[in-house]
Amino acid sequence: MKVLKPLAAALLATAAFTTAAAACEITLKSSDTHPDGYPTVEAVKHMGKLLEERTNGKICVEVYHSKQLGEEKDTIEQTKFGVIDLNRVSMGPFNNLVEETKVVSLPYVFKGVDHMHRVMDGPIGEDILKAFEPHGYVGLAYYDGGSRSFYNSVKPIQSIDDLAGMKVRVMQSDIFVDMMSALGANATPLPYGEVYSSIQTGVIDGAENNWPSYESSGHYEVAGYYTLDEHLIVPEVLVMSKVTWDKLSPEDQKAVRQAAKDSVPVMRDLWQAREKASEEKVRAAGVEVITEIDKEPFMAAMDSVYEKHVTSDKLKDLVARIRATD
Ligand code: GTR
Repeated sequence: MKVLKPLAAALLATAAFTTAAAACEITLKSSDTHPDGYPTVEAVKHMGKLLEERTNGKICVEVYHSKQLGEEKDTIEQTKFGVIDLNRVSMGPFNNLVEETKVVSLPYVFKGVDHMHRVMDGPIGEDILKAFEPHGYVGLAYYDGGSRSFYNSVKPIQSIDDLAGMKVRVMQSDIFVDMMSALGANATPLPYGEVYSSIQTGVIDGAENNWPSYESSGHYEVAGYYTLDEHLIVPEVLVMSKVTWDKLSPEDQKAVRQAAKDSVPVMRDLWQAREKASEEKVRAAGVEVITEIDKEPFMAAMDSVYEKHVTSDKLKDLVARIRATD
């Protein structure tokens, strides 16, 4: 038996590694607005790992984090055309495309994060996932987006009155614009990546998001008042382009679906840990957190948003089913 010299052995090892990487017959390009290490980014990486193992290296996933492929609205469009294969986004920017996603973007529609999980893990969640398909996307799984609350650079918001006339960035969906009007504020729909500089330059007074986004985006550095009114619990979704999906064999489609589902518990653990870590980090940085807030007036102000957006029987039924879920 021939014994290889160390250098030759090392070269062979490199070659074997390269061959293994190149052996991926299909490499799925996945987009995320968040930075490396963020729970959603890590969850999709985990899904890729599972997929690679289970298909013996045939299908791999490459995650392009930190909005390398663009802002969410643009990447959603590119995903439709198969330029991007997988996309992890909030359901918010899907509102104007897939009507059913509106119901989970309604303020205070969920009683809390646990309620959201029960709804999305059950038949209502399944129905909404299926609703993506006629629009060119295959809904694969839901991830966490926590509760979203207001932050700003001007003053602590203690009640709705403090929001009057404030310029607040929202995600690009009509529901959120109307939500802000109902609260007496001025909504400014903007891509996520423009929020930091817009607060810094005073174009807007603030925005709204969950702990991990507030922290990882650095928004807390320029908007140091955070009010835990928790007006939105918008789940996040992982979708695949229907163009890509249709190119996969039924067996591979099954593997993709399963790997996505199996990444959810991992995501939830990562999310819980990150929520705590982010909260600690922004509190340590001196952010003023307003926890004593009466949510009732905020909830009561939302009637007009429901009246305007929950008009079709389909949406009325979904809202009623969500409310009837314990
Ligand atoms: C984050 C969410 C992103 C994006 C962002 C935003 O919480 O994870 O997908 O929607 O909010 O406000 O645009």
